[in-house]
Amino acid sequence: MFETLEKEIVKQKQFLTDVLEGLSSETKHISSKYFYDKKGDAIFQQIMHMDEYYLTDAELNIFETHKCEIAKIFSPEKEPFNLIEFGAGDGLKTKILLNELLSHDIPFDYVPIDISQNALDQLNKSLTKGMPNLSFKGIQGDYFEVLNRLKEDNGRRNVVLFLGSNIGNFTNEEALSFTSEIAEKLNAGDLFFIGVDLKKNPRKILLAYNDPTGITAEFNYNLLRRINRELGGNFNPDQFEHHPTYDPVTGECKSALLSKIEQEVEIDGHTFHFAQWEPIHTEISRKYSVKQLHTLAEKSGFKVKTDLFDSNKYFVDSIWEI
Ligand code: AVI
Repeated sequence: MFETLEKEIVKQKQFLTDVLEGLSSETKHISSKYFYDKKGDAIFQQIMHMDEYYLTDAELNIFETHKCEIAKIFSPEKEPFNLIEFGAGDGLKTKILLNELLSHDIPFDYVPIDISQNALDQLNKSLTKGMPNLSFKGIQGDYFEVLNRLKEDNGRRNVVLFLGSNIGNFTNEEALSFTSEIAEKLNAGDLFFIGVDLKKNPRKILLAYNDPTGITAEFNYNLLRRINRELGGNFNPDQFEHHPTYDPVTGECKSALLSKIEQEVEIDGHTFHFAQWEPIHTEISRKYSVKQLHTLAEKSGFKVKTDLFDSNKYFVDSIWEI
C-alpha cells in the first residue's frame, strides 16, 4: 500500500519534471506516454474502434487469417511455452490467438506484462470468463525486469508479443535500443512477434490521425487537461489546434498542438510563453517499409522468420527469432 503510494508520488514528480523540461525546450514537446491516464485509455479505446483507424482491423485480419500458422510457429511440436505480451490492452486480438492455441491443446502460460495492475485484473476477468482453461499469469512491472526473471525460468521457449504498432511511437534510436534489449534478454530459439504499421497512401494515414469526429484531437487535448488536473496547469484546450503531419520519406506521422493565439500558460508556478501557431509536439507514429523493419531486426540481433500481412498490405506482423 505504502509502496504503491510512494511509486505514485515518484511518477507524478517525473510527470511534472518532464512537462516543465519539454515546455522549456526550443521546440516544445511532451511525451506521448502521458496520453494514457484513465481518460486517455478510454479515448484510445474509442480510436481503436474508429473506421478511420485502420490499424486495428488490419492486425485483426492478420490474426484471423494466419492463426493456425502462428500457433504452429509458436509451438511446432506442441511443447509448452510462455506467451508473453508487452502492454495488456483489451486483449481483443490476443484472444483470437489464445483460443486457437487452446483448441489445439497446446500447453502454454499467457503472461501479459503491464505497469497497471488494474489493466491486468480487468484483462484476467474478461479472458478467463470465456476461456476457463487459460493459464493466466499476468505480471505487473517493467518489461525488461520481467524478461530477466523469465529468462532464468523453467527452460521453456519464450514468445514475446508487441502488437498494435507500438514500436511506431519510438524514435529510430529508441526503437533500436528497445529491440536490442529484448534480443539480449531472450534465449536462443525464443521469438519476438511485432505488429507494425506500413508506409502507404499519406491520405489514408493522415485521416487515421485526424478523424473528422475529432476523437484523436480530443486524445491530444486530454494531455493538456491532464496537466491541468494533475499538475495544476491552466491550459485552455480550445486555444490549441490538433495538427498531424505525415512525411512519406521518413514515414513519420507527427502530432502537434498549435497555439491559436499568442498566450501564456502557468504550470506549478512556472510561466510558458506561446507565440501564435507555435507547436507543442506530442507524438510520433512512425510507419515502416518492410525493408526498414528487417534492418531493425538484423541490427538488433534477430533473424526474420516470417512476415504476415493483412489482405490490404496495410500492416505486418513480423516474427523474429534469436
Ligand atoms: C498506441 N499507438 C500505437 C497509437 C498510434 O497509432 O501511434 C496511438 C495513437 N495516437 C493517435 N491515434 C492512435
